[in-house]
Amino acid sequence: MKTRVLNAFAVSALATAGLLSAVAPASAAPAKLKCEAGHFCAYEHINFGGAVLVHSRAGRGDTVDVVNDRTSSGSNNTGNLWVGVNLRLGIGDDVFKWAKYTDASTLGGANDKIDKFDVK
Ligand SMILES: [Ca+2]
Ligand SMILES: [Ca+2]
Repeated sequence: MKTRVLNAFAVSALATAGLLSAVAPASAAPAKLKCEAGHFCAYEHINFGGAVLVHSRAGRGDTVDVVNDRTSSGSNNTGNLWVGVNLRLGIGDDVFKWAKYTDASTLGGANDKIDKFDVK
């Protein structure tokens, strides 16, 4: 009897593991949530939601324009530093920095302020 109970548990555990592995690819799939390898992505809303405002492979030394005052999160899957810049009165303020291979689901005080990105 004890053996039968253990077997039932083992089958149940296997079934659960199978279910999880079957579900994982689907939940990891939404393109908006993950920026492709080698790209930087900026998003309209927090938590990588809304429109994809930037999807770029720009290299070090480049400047990437973005629609003004919309960026609320971003994902840096590059080996470069990406700096969000707020332009005002002709002066650029570095308001948010993405170190290489980092994500930011919110931008704090830099929310909806970035007007371009400098790649460094
Ligand atoms: Ca926004
Ligand atoms: Ca701005």
